Amino acid sequence: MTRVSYVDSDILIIGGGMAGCGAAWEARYWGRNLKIVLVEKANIDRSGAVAMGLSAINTYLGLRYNENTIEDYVNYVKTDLMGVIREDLVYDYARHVDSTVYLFDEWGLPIFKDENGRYVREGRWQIMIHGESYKPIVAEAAKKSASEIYNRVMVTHLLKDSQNPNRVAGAIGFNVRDGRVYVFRSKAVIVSAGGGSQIYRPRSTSEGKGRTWYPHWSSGSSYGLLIEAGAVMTMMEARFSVPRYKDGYGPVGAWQLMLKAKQTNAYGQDPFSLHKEELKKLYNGKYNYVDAFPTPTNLRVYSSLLELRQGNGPIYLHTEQVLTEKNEELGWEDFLDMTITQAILWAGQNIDPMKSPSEILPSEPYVMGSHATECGAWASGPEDIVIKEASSVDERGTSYSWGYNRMSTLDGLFVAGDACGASPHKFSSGSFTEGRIAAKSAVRYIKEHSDEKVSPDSSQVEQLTVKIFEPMERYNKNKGMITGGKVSSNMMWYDQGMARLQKLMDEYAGGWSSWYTTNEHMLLRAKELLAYLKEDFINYAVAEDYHQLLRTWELWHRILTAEAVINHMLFRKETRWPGYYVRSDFPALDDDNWRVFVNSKYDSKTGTWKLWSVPVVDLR
Ligand code: SFD
Ligand code: AMP
Repeated sequence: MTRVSYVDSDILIIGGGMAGCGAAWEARYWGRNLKIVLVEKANIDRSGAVAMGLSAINTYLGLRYNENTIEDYVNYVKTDLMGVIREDLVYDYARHVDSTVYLFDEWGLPIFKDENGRYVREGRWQIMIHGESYKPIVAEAAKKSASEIYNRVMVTHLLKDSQNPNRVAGAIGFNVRDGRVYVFRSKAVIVSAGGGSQIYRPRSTSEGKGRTWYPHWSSGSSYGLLIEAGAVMTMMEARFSVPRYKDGYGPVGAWQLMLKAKQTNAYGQDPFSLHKEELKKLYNGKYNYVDAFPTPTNLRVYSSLLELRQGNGPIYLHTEQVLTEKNEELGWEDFLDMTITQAILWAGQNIDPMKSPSEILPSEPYVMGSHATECGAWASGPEDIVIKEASSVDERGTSYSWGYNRMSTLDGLFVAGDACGASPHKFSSGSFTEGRIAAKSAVRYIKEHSDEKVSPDSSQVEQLTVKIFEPMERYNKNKGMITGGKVSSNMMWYDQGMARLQKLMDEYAGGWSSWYTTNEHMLLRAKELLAYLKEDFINYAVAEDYHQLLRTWELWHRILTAEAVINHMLFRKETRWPGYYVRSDFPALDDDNWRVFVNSKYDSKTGTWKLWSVPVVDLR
């Protein structure tokens, strides 16, 4: 017998990572008397991408000291994404991000400061922190702000209003420890459930299997939830790969920007200089992307890939040229703050970074919206920067604004952090800031809709309450038919599904084993294999316990995310970010026809997708 709890709120926040904590804090500021509920599948003290800590805040402009202008920042982000960003969204978080950093400072986050009390820069936009406890510090603010926090509850689906199918009225999920179902009924919902790793096969194998840069608990839930509810998505093709220290996935930013470590091929040559002229022929576009400074992330990745493919690897980062006894600690702290495994790996492999260089390698692709890329929901822009206003609900998918900042194309549903598309380079501080922006807007939304009656469709709630537990029911019914171990012709465990998903995405949709290269034929094959996997999930997914049930629904969110990625990659007929993926049938960047957003909408009743493009509008 399923136990069900009903929770009512004014604002429901799904995912208590950086954006979710920012949303809780800001919602309380503007909505003193509101009931704010936060639901998190782990525990917000140590959940999300920042769980292990971070060693830098990657977005801080320093406007107070005239260190930068917002315009310069927007231009930097635009070039890094090869000309395709929503300038209204980026401008909006950029103008507020410094205030978030000052809050973190006030709450006790240890930020490196120089003798004048100014933040120590890692790079032009980044500052250094002693960030092992970054997440608990930020979570404390959310805990003080939210009316109730439901830790260990995984949200599986969004709920629609009983009267208006374009209106979100809550969410449903289950407690991963005791199986209780939670039906959250809310006037406004903010999705901030992070990005997606493990959709592509990771490079790690054997006992290291599953080790990735973006954490394996980033399950693509933001995308899965939004896609299934019918929200318009954008830029899902821009799934990206980052240069990372080989096998440990240690980030390179502090090493390259602050310590100025150089990257070379095995023969001491700089990969980008070697390939610059060749890249210009295909990827310079109308805006000289190849000449830009700093070089766009994907072009840096691509030049090292070209060197690897030509047999000139490994690619080294020369730590030994920059680490001295004076700054040795800084190097180790970079990893002990945020990627402890990298430090352990160095120790295990007898690597002394003061004496020898270390290998770096482009990672498997990740689907996310807060780092050097921009997958996510298509959202309404800030109220004071209106580029093209929608005059009807149907026009939202081709417009930039419909009244409420960061509201998705569905009424009452807001997005932030990795969930918000076309708004890249937020990182931790920008994601928290975007959560704040979304929450302020959600408060205004419910105040302006105070006479609206919303309640989730009861038949949807009933159906989902059964559906959530189907994998466990199926296991109990069929467990007598297991041949051995997990071998059964009518059961699919989450890890079997994950293996199939990762293999097909890797081999056909531009993963590392195919040198991030794909074409229409390969993508169509990926689509076909994914359709079989989806069918098998629906008919055969099994879970023996609540933990497996969590992993099973994470797989579902990953499958929907992958479906969006494949469809978007098929739609964009050019190669815009060659280090992220190359469409070998359209190998060049094409600014004349493809400097556009690719948007999509999924119909969960028919299982079909609609895709279209929206022109990029520059603010200046
Ligand atoms: O150097 C559900 N990031 C860095 N940002 C920085 O500012 N500085 C750095 O130094 C950074 N580096 C870095 C970073 C990330 C990682 C993993 C490493 C190094 C090793 C990026 C930021 O961390 C990232 O941009 C933000 O955290 C994104 O914020 P947000 O809120 O969009 O995602 P989240 O923090 O992961 O939180 C998501 C939450 O949702 C929960 N969740 N809850 C309920 N139901 C579901 N179905 C759910 N699905 C997910 C999650 O548990 C989580 O709490 S560097 O490499 O760039
Ligand atoms: P990373 O540690 O690689 O995630 O990078 C942290 C920050 O530094 C991000 O803002 C990156 O875009 C930026 N970054 C990393 N490497 C470089 C580089 N070689 N040139 C310019 N920016 C970089």
